[in-house]
Amino acid sequence: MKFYWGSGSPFSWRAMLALIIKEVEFEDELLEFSKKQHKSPEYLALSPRGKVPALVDGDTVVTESLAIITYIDRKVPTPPLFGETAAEAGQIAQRFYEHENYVGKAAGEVMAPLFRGQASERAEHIRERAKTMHEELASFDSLLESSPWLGGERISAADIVFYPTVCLVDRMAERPDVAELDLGVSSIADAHPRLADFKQRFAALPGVDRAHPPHWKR
Ligand SMILES: N[C@@H](CCC(=O)N[C@@H](CS)C(=O)NCC(=O)O)C(=O)O
Repeated sequence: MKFYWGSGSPFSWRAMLALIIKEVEFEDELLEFSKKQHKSPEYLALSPRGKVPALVDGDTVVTESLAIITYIDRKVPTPPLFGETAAEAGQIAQRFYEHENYVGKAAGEVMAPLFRGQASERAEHIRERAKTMHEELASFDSLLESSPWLGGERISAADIVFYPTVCLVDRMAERPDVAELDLGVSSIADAHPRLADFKQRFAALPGVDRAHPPHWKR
């Protein structure tokens, strides 16, 4: 399999994590956004919207991170990422979509103006979205009181989508403008102790480091 990704893209990150957790052997190609490599004719032939990630497996091309995770789960059934019973599948899908529709959405709304250099002019908006983001994170933190992973007893797609988000929250919390303007973004360790433990346990899984944004390591 060949996996195309972009550094820091949470969608790429989660799809690559699925490959790693399933212990799939794959080749990866990191596309440089600054060089518009995701808009090259070769890549657009695979992913017509010019978005990462994309997965190529023989004649099969899959784009959209959730579709890639689903594809990998069908291709390599163990460990099952969407549960085994109907109850497990429902629980995991619920957490997954709660991430997409609430916590991930709020985190994206905090992140976008920060990364566009609009911290000061959009400070009120960021503070308001950061409050929602932390409320949502707190509700996920409380889930870890009763089970080790967000979808239950075993690691699942819910954890895979959540992990990049907690890393991105910490990345935002480290920014000098966030502290200077008091934008209300706290680190996971400061605000959500169970999620901090989750982050550590997830980071310690074999191979997970491969999906970390390379430009964060530089
Ligand atoms: N819904 C898509 C979203 C993918 C996406 O938005 N990727 C961003 C990077 S985080 C991208 O490639 N942006 C480049 C562009 O839109 O030009 C998925 O889940 O894979």
